[in-house]
Order: sequence, then structure tokens, then C-alpha cells
Amino acid sequence: MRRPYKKYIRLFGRMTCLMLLFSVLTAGCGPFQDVVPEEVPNEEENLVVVGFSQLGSESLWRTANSESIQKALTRENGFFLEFSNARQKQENQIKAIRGFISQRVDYIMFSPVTESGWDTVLREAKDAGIPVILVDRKASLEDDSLYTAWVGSDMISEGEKAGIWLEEYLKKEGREEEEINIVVLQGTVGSSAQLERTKGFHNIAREHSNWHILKQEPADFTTAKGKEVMEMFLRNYADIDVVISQNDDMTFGALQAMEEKGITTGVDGDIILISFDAVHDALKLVSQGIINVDIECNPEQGEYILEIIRKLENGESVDKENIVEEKVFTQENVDEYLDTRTY
Ligand code: GZL
Repeated sequence: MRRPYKKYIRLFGRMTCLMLLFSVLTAGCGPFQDVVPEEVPNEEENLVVVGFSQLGSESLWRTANSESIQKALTRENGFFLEFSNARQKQENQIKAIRGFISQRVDYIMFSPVTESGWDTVLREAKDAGIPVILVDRKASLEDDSLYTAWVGSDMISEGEKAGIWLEEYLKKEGREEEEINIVVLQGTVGSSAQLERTKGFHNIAREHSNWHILKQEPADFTTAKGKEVMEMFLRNYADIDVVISQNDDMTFGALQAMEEKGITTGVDGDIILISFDAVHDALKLVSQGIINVDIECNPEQGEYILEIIRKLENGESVDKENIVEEKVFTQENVDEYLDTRTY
């Protein structure tokens, strides 16, 4: 819902802040170095101005998530999107959100890099009368009126899907009574992806006293860290049966580490490999039998957000939680999706 009586204040405030923003940009320093300053919206366009603090660009999934949002919130669709890349640092997200507040944007969107530490800045947004939409990850808040809607995945379910697949696979292989040693490459500590995928898998693993989680180690959702942590696992554990990697980028790193030691993975491999995200490059490895199963985490959230903001602009109510559709990919079903995967 537009705030007409404030629009001139907002326009002046916005012009001032955007000129400040542009000066910061031209200085080449400051937290907004990733914001691409399209020409300032003029009031006649009546664009909905959205400030978006994306947590980073750490993974192929994140890139696809950003592109999905940029493709939806376009000028043609009536939006002016201010995009800021926080490089996986909470302080950069908080700085960006405060910048959006001072610019008096119409909506603030962000994907919380970790769940805690947002109450103060979101109260500032609420006091400024700016609705907040959470994207992808969740924020743990004392007062859930501090955000209007969340769009993302049921990541507990994702973790449970991994556990259920492993149960079924071991049964099919006649290994359901075998002692199974598991190591886990975890995502960014404290992120809802890491917390909920871990919780979901544990919901299943606790039913199997013969499953032993030898170690869970954060690898920050990146390929480089994934390789480093897998090298540590291989140094410390001689008999690993299952590697669970909480995103495909870490899986790519883990595969490099195992290949260097001559260890094979997948359908006929030494180690069962379970991954999350299901980006195209990983689905190719599922098709080749190198990754046993990839639990999809759908980054295509732009259209969900577009619908939510349009409803809010029309004064309609919106659901607080908006969960995106997701699949599980194995060698049995992956080929029918490979050609249409855009990320
Ligand atoms: C999941 C998302 C995670 C992805 C990773 O919703 O937050 O962050 O699984 C990304 O690839 O880094």
C-alpha cells in the first residue's frame, strides 16, 4: 500500500540517500559496492522500491536465487530493486538494511546469513513503517510481527528426505543391519539451512542405532572449504560409509578430496554420497552415478515474492510462511530434468 502523504518526503529522502549511495559507489568503498545504481526512479513511474540484502554469492544456488529475484522484480513489472551483496557477513546485512530504512524504500527483503541477531534492526524497520520480507533463510525473532512474510524451503523436510533415502537404499543393498559410519559437511553455522537439515536428518538417524555420525563439521557452503573439511575427515577416519554434504558446492570440494585419494563415490563407489540443492552441475553427477541422491532446495523464489508484494500493494493479506516446491533426484529420475535445469 503506497504512502502518498509521505511520497514527497520519501522522494527527497531517497534522492539524497541515492546521491550519497552513488558517491560511496564512486569512492569504490563502503558496503554497497555491489549495488548497481540504475537511474533513480522518478515519481511518475510510481515504482515499488525494494531494498534487497542478499547474504552473499557463496554458491551456485545463491546465484540462481539472486537471478530469480532480479528477473521478477524488474522495472517492467513495476519495481526498482536495490540489490546489496553482504558477502556472508551479518554486519553488512545490518548496514544495508539501515541504508534502505534511511532511503525510505517501500519494502525491505533479506536472506539472513544466520538466524540470530536481527531484532534490533528489524524493529527500526518496523518503526519506519517498512514491511520486511524474509527470503530463503529464517530469522529467529522475539516478535514475529517484525517481518511480514517468509519465502523459502522446508529444510527440516529436506534433511528427513536424506535420511529416508538412506534407509531405503541400505535396505535395498541388504546393509540395513550393518554398522554405518557417517560424516557430515555442514553449511554456515547458525544458518537455518544448517540447523534444519541437520535436525531433519537426525530425526531419521536416531531410529538407527547402527548409524554412527562420526563428525559434523561446518564448511560454509563453499567448494574450497568443502575440500578442506573432507581432507580432514579422510585423515581422521579410515572407514567412512556415507558422506552427507549440505550443499552441492561443498560436495564438489569433497569429491576433489576423495578423488585425490583414489576414493570413489556413488552408485558403485566406496562411499555413499548425499548432497543438497540439486543445481545442474550436481545433477549431471547424479546422472553419472557419482552422487547417489541430491535433495532439491528450490532457489526460484522471485515469482513467489512478486505475488506477495503485489498482494500487499493491493491491501490484501498474505501468508506468513510460503514454502516452495521441491523434489529428490536419483539416477532413476534425474535425466528427465537435466535439459530444463536453468541453474
Ligand atoms: C538453502 C540456502 C543454502 C543453500 C546453499 O535454502 O540458504 O545457502 O543450500 C546456499 O547452497 O549457500
